[in-house]
Amino acid sequence: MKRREFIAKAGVGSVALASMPLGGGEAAAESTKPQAGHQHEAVNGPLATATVSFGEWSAGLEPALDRFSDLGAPAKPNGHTLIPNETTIKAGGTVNFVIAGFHHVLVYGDGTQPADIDATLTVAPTNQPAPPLINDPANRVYRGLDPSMFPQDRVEVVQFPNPGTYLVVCGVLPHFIDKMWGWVKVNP
Ligand SMILES: [Cu+2]
Repeated sequence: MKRREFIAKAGVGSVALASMPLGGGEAAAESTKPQAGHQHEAVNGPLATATVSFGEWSAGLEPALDRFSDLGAPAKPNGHTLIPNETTIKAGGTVNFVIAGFHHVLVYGDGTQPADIDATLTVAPTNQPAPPLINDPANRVYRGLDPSMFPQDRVEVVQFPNPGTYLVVCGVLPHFIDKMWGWVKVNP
């Protein structure tokens, strides 16, 4: 079968064609991985997406917290929790991690427990001084932005294509030691 006929029968378009391996073991192995950022299926319903607060600023302090000119300022009192601590979506859906303060989103694969994380593996934040960031790649399915490089208060949207119970931790070492973690349950 000619290459053009094969492509027509397989129903693949120019995008898939462009990603076809040109030969060589490494290229062929790459082609079996899911295509990053290429989901086009509609995902709807109440479990399509969820919001998780990743750290928080308190409205109950005395004197009241005032962050008016906080960009680049020393850290203010900040909560180190994920709210809700457990959230549920369905496969293909997203979790919108709304990050408040100096935090680092790390997501680990189905069944990972906090005790499985090797917190002795760390990387220094790009901009010093700042606490070390956990860098244990085993079973890690997502690593967020280096929080020393970007505005602390930000959003990271993470998509979960596969069912399972995922562990989400803060990679800022003292926060992880302080048990800053939660769970994302992904239904089929
Ligand atoms: Cu944190």
